[in-house]
Amino acid sequence: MRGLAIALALFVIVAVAVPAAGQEFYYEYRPVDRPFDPTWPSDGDEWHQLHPNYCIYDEQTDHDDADGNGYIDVCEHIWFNGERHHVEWIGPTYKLVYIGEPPGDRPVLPKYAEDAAPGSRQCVYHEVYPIFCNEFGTTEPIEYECQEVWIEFPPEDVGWWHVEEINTNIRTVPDPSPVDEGTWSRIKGWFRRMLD
Ligand SMILES: [Ca+2]
Repeated sequence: MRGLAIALALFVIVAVAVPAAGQEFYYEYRPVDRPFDPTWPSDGDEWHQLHPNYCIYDEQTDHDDADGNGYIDVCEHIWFNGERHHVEWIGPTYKLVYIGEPPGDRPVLPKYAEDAAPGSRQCVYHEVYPIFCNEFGTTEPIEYECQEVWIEFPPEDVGWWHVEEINTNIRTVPDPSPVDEGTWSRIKGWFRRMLD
């Protein structure tokens, strides 16, 4: 019963917290079998949305690899179901599952996390799901799948966790009002004609 009560409490927190989280969206790349790979997927592939609508699948309908290097970079754009999004962040997402004892004493829910500040705070992570924006710390960096890590804070998460998956994750903000090059070209042409 206690496990059920905690699970219900978490879902209530998610339900309250998500609408207040603003305009940011998180996506995890599918299929899950693809290891962390920051190169651009093909248009037509699907992304798994982690936030704000957990477990919704969105189709990548277009993308712009602005620097032409084949990798997803900050400030490039991706179109989900025809809507343009600005890429704010890209990095790994870790799916963790609690493996502590006693079993059933707490909800065994996937815990998606991303580096809060890669490089400078290697053992502090930003939880994406189920408690958005929660920070937790591990005793050693998360580095590979099937790794077992000890979470030392917050108190409710203390224990051993199993790294189930490491996937590509991007944070995007909808950016639906692009000024396309054709528009800029028309504006520049208008000024050139004014100056001639
Ligand atoms: Ca690029």
